[in-house]
Amino acid sequence: MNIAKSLCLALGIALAAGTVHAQEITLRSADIHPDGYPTVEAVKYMGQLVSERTNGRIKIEVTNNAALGSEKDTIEQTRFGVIDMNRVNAAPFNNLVPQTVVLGLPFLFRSTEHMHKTVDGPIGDEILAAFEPHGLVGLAFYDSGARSFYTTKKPIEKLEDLKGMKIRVQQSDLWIAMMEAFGANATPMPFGEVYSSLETGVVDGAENNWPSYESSRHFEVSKNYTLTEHSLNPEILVMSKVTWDKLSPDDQKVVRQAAKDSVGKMRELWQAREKASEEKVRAAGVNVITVDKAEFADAMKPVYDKFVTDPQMQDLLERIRAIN
Ligand code: BDP
Repeated sequence: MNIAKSLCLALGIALAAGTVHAQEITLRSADIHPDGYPTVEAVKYMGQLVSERTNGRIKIEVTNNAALGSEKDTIEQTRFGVIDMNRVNAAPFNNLVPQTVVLGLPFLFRSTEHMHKTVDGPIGDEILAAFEPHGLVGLAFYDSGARSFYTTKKPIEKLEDLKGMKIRVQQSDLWIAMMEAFGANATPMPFGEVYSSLETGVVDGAENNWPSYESSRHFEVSKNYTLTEHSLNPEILVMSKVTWDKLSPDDQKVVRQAAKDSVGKMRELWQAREKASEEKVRAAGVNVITVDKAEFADAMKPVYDKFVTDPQMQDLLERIRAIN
């Protein structure tokens, strides 16, 4: 071997070793919301933290606006490692990870503070841990405010008004049962199809928090917003177990910690956005209706009877109720 050749070889080996050592990792994270939405911004912030803490070695790239598919589809892709991370509402996880059901139960949380105390404590940790057998690693809970109904033609002023209405729900058996208990006809479909379904009359209404009602522009085609505030179901940030297993234990720690550290930021962003969205849709002339929530809550017994059956769910529910 001549000198030039062996030098090249040595350089090649050194470069290869160097790359292995400082291997850059870009984690691709999915979200259905647009730029500026608190969930998207919170994951970007987490990306900044991860990058700072690994000297730029690990980055997070948020692919938003449902560019990677509906939540149900991206959950599957995340389980198979095609997508590294995913920020999804708890509802589309319900059928896969039964422990998530408890978080969406209607009129369960007495306040945002009650929800925070639940997800920030041991119950939150248990629910996040329940993702692992399903190919996902639960990283953090994000706020999603309170969900309320909105309708295109007839405003909902009392429970009876929901009777026979076609209401879009997320793809979850819990949510289908909830709509039925309210007296409505549940129409499950991905978020991205809701605008046109409202516009063309495929559904009579849907339900969501102020920021989603506003950012999706559903308020343009569905101008009656009824403050039932029936669920404070949070958002959940997960990572693919396939991706997770490729990270070193130190990197796993960095990722987990950065996810936790993004929660406070998310809550700040959320509060501001909730206000701004409410102001925007009110200014656009939306008819905001207040109701006697007790009447709606009283109709929810069949939902609890159907979903809180096994001892684990009963225990979770009791412990959540006992949190002050
Ligand atoms: C929004 C959640 C989003 C859900 C959407 C929906 O942030 O994750 O997909 O509701 O209703 O509030 O589908």
